[in-house]
Amino acid sequence: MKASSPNRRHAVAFTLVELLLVIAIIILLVSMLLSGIAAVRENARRTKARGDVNAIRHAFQAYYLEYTRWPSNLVAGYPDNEGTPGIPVTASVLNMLSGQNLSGNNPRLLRFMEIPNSATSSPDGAYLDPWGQTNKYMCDFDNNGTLQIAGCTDLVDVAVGVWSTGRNRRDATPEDRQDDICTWR
Ligand SMILES: [Ca+2]
Ligand SMILES: [Ca+2]
Repeated sequence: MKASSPNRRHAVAFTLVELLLVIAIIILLVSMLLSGIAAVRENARRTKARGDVNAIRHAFQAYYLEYTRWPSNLVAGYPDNEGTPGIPVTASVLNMLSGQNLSGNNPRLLRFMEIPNSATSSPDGAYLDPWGQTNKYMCDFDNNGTLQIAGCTDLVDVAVGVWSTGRNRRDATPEDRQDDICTWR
């Protein structure tokens, strides 16, 4: 049997190195593509969340201009005072802002907002943010021009704040809140 020449062995080895290099480049490109797609999707979620919370905030502001008070007693168990972790934007809250006289809060049946097309409806009727959590809000119930919300250190001179707890789905601490989508920042 004729033995392979050194040049031929060198050529085969070189080809193998080239093949491994090509595979490594492909793996690198695929990983870059996947991370890019994930980033685009996350940006889309944040854009959607920001649109929803801003729409809800504008509705609350329009409500106040019309009734010169904030809606109360819409969510059981949440007193209308400040310093709580936030009131959930339940389906009842959105339906009231959309023209229903729930708990006597919209006697003129005014439509302050359309329920966002991007809002997702869960089986229990609550409208969720892109990460599957209920948005939250707080109004300046004592009308002193600022808000107090438990765990929130950066909310100051606004009359109403609406937020999504963001990708980490938490807002109990300032660290939790770093990825929140807030109407005041
Ligand atoms: Ca206040
Ligand atoms: Ca968060």
